[in-house]
Amino acid sequence: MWFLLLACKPGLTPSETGSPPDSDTDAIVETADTSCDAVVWYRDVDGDGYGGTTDSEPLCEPPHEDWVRYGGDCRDDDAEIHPGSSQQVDGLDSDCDGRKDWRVTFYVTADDAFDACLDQESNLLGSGGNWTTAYVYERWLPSGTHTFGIKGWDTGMVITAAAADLRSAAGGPWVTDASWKFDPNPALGAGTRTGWCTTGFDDTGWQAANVIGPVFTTGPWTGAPSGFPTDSTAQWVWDYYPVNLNTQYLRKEFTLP
Ligand SMILES: [Ca+2]
Ligand SMILES: [Ca+2]
Ligand SMILES: [Ca+2]
Repeated sequence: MWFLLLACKPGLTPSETGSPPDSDTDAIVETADTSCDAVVWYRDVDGDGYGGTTDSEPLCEPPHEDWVRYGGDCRDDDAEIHPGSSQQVDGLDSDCDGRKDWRVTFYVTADDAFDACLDQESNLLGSGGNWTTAYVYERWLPSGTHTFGIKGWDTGMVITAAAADLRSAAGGPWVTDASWKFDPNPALGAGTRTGWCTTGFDDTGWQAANVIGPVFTTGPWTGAPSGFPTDSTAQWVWDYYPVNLNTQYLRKEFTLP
């Protein structure tokens, strides 16, 4: 049912609005039947159940069969992309949360052994104990700054060294070099480095990693590790020599667009 509305509040007479009706200028507004509770409907062009960002109206019923109750579709020309989508495409925001998905590959090794963490110390990418080979991990990460950490140790108290190369279509590679930081006091309790594998950790008291040399051409690891990207510019890094700290904590933050 359509009816005429004057430029006034419902139920008020023209005199109560403070101005008389002007038949020439007051708009004639078409509005929905107020006998129901109007809800917002969104036009869904690609048919994925979520409307786009341009067409929406509060109405009792959808104006057309391709209008739906949910909006937020950041790509209304692609049915694979919508809020809640589980699809992951490199460099694409598939679930419309404002963050893209990126596939990141981690190559890491250490002499003698390591645990590798991502964004939380408890979130282990994996562990390894053979410096002649690269340990390879792949993860989908959203836009933003992330933290990669290596806890390395030497079983013979001789040398603890690590090499890593992080790659993605978003940028990088982020390779072990002097921009990585290590904890100069690894013998202190874990409470002194709480959150060390998390973005935003205050590592101003940590020190720049010591570079030993290129990953493939530095002894005693010459030629290793197998499976590491052959074009890698990663360096073997450690805490420092000759002071033997055995266990070392290395961290690196990297940002995906
Ligand atoms: Ca849609
Ligand atoms: Ca869509
Ligand atoms: Ca997303």
